[in-house]
Amino acid sequence: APEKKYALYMMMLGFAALALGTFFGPFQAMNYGGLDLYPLLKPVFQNYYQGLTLHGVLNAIVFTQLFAQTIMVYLPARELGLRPNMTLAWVSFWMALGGLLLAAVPLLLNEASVLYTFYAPLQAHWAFYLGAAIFVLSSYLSIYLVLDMWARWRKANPGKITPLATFMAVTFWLMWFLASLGLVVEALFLIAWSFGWIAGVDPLLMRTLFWYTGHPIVYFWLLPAYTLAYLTLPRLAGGKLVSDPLARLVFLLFLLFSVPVGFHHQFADPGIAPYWKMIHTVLTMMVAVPSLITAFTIAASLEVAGRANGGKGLLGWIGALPWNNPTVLAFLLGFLAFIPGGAGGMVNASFNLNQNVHNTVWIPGHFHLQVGTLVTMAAMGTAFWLIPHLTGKPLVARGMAVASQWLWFLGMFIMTFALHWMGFLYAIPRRAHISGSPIAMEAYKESAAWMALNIVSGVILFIAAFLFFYVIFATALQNRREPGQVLAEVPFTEAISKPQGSRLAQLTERVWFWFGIAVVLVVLAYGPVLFQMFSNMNPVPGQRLW
Ligand code: HAS
Repeated sequence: APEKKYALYMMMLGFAALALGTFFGPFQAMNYGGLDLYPLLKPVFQNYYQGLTLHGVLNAIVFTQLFAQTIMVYLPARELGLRPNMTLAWVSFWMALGGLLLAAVPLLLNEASVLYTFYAPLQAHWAFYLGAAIFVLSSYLSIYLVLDMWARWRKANPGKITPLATFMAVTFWLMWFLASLGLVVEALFLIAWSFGWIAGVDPLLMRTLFWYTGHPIVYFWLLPAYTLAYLTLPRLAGGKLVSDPLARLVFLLFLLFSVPVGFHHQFADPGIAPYWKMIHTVLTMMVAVPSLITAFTIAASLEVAGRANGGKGLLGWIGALPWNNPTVLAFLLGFLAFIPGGAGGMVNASFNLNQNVHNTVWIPGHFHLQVGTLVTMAAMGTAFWLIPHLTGKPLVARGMAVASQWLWFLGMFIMTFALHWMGFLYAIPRRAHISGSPIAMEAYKESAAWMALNIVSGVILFIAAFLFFYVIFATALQNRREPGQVLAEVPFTEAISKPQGSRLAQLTERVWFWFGIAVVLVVLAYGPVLFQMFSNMNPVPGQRLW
């Protein structure tokens, strides 16, 4: 089927980006272990900041979006039994690839080493901004693909409640539309600036527009993982989803609260009054609620599975889960990491506590548990059945697949543990080439034990990545086809508590109404501040620091 080919190409492009981006990971880990390996990369890659930019852009922006464009289009298409508009689906693929290649040229030439946050006044080559804009705009076609399938289904099924995968995809893409507007406006400024059409941009306004998108983008990364956790994990573990309507509530809360929270990245920025920051703190606590509901629903669904598999007693069901299934394993370990990751997020969001951790390596510690562990492991785990399903080719080296997940989890856990303490106890700054600086190494020498853990984690993660990429590329590129051995259908889970007759499911079904409320919330939380910033712009010219 053509949508299978589309999904395979999108996903493999994403994994190819992840492979290159991940390659730099151990170099960053070694840096925080006090070991400078960057000179080894010369003359191909010039310095730490080029490596860090490639790492952040390819892993956090490119891989995540391509995975979303795979899962959040393919799953609803399968669930509804409808074919997405294939012409537009392929246009979105080619836009993503074209944008990526255009942005790659300056990235590889060290002409865009501005990190994945591209804060002004750091200025990159115009091709970076233009390529990134084309890449991100390709996701707008994915929005259309899903809304179009949903509309067709609704026309044929008037009055029925939208099936769960489609409901998740619709709320997800609407959230992303609202969330991405900050980046779109910022891109217009940055493109004009890099072409020299305007002399300068206002750094505070650029940061604010960036973080307007920059926080919800983390839910753009997270929700495909949650979607797979709700829809496929309970079934793969041998059980059922405890509640379909609760899952809808979770996605609705993300639609409402993902966006009006961005100031929690700007607590240290002057030029935003503290009461606005406090409002965003409160709203951030609201956006943690759907994750807490998820913790409950997924754990309860796993318990159902464990007991169905024969697990007894208070905790016996945990051991009865199929830990030897690489997909289930990936989700279980990813969710375990997400517990401390989420708790750290609440620390970050707590206005005053943030002072202690902001701009230290605590922050990469936090987000490697979130996006580096749960989101990436959900994608890796899913690839183990999805590539066979899309190609008809069975998974090769299952043992290596299992090992890759244990090692990935272990490596990330050791690394993030060390980074949290190094940030919290010694305020070691993030994004700092400390291994290249004798003064920094002298200043941070009390941290030697934690630094050693970074080195260990770098080695473990390197092996984990090697095993994982071997498994998936060997699976996809082999000649053997055995359709009988692969999942013929997406393993959609059955729900115990169903949406039919549920008051909650009827309420969440009014998606456009809730979207309107989300817009109002954003206007209230951002409108006055943005109005003020746009009316008092303070443009500065571009600078290059590399
Ligand atoms: Fe964050 C910074 C606050 C979630 C990613 N975050 C970042 C950055 C990234 C990032 C990339 O308020 C750095 C950006 C930069 O470069 O500067 N974050 C939060 C909060 C949450 C949160 C409150 N973040 C995420 C997710 C991410 C992510 C998700 C990626 C996917 N974050 C912040 C703040 C900052 C920040 C500040 C700025 C800090 C600064 O000063 O710069 C919440 O959404 C977290 C809620 C999560 C929970 C956990 C629920 C637990 C679950 C697991 C259940 C377990 C089960 C297992 C089921 C409350 C769901 C059962 C297993 C068995 C074996 C039985």
